[in-house]
Amino acid sequence: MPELFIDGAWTAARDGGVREIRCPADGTLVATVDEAGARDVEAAVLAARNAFDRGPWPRTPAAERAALLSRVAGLIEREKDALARSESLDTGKRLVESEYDIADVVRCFRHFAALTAAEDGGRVVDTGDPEIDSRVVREPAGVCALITPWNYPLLQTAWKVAPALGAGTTFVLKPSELTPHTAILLMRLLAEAGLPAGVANLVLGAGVSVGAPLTEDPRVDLVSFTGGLATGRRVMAAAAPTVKKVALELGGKNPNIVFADADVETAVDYALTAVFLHSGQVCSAGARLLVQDELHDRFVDAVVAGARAIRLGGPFDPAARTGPLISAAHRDKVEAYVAAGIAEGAVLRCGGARPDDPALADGFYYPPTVLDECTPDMSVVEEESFGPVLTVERFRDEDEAVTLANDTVYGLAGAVWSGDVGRARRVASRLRAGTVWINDFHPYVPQAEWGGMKQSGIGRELGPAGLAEYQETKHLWHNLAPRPQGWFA
Ligand code: TXE
Repeated sequence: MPELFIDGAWTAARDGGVREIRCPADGTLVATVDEAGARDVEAAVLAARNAFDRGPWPRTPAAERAALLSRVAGLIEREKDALARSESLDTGKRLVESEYDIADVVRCFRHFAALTAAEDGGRVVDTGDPEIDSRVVREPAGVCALITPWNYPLLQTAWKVAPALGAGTTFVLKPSELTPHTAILLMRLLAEAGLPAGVANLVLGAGVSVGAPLTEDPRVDLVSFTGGLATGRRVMAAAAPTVKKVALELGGKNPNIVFADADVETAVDYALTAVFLHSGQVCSAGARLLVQDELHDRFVDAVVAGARAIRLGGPFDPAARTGPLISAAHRDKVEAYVAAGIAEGAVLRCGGARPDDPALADGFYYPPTVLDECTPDMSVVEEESFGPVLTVERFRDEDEAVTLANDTVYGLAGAVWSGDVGRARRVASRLRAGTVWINDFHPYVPQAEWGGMKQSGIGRELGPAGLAEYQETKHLWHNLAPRPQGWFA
């Protein structure tokens, strides 16, 4: 069965393009999928445009759109095992992590179903004139290009697809070329749930040949992109000539601040998951550990011991605690950051070299790595390595902790650990980040907005704002008793 989904039909790439998808854990061939070309992108945009301008979906009552989202949530739940397995084969992540992700996908669809069901007819504006009916209504934002990454393939897709459908937009989805399978399965479920043809379109392929044309196309009204900062800048520039709405989620370099009065055992435990979960391939990873001077030695020793004990392995290895990196190129990049950090004066405390276990030789593994005595000007501290690399910096007091934490172009997330409630709240309020955890790391709920300040992005996903991203407001002014004004009489 072909894998491009355009105007309600599964089609092969018109120019015959294909791509092999290999599991990063051992290089085995997962499948060969169709690779879209310019003509496929053109057809997909046209289908989405027609469905928006002439199709029923944007004019379907919100209650019916909400019901469809609920049906999709149910279908995803039905297919959760196949989806989790597919996600693990594409990404190499542990099956249990994929299972969590798919459960989150279901919650995301339910959240947007509930929000959509609660949509009202807009806000009545009191003009003071009983003969004027003035109201502000929300309408779907048009044709959307949804471009998603490879670290949480279906979850990041759900954060865009669910609100896009709830709002009544139509879209072309382009998942990462490395991890297309759960997007393919999702399209099948959308069709099964009864979504009209042309509303959801799927094109597979590389960023430059398939993603870029979507960001430039004048028939596309909105681009929602999750990925790297450099690509995000390109997306924004490509969207500028046609002044598209852009929503960007571009990762982070997130501080995890630990004061000496924190519950140390718990903070060590969380510092490990903060950065090493999914081998650091998480936009909100706590990759910069900031520790108060007097706690530094004890804390870092404990983190290093914990990091050394993390076992690497493939998705279906029950003893593994984290998996491989997504690609050889990505591992090269992570290695280069570690080498640069050491050259700039960081002290390597653990990791820092590819594992020599022959069982891991065919995968893109890299061990949990801790770099101590780091300074803010090091490239490994400033830039997102997106790998299992923790940098450690020391601070003396609250002011220095806040200064170091905010000394980044990013502003996605951060955490504060302290037994002093006042101090924790003070520091949290001074962090320039879209999400701040106190005595915790990583949790999120679909009811709360997610997104970044500064160069971590534009706009918010999830929460009520996540639906509003896909809506335009319109002021409707209705004169109930029109008569000549006589202005020029
Ligand atoms: O991401 P890209 P890459 C960060 C992380 C990582 C770096 C590079 O630091 O090391 O980005 O990863 C599509 N026009 N994040 O190269 O290129 C691409 O095909 C339109 C953080 O894999 O940003 C894919 O679908 N689209 C991040 C998507 O953009 C383009 C998650 C993301 O790929 C395009 C992933 C173009 N010109 C990486 N070029 C997060 N925020 O969580 C590429 N794409």
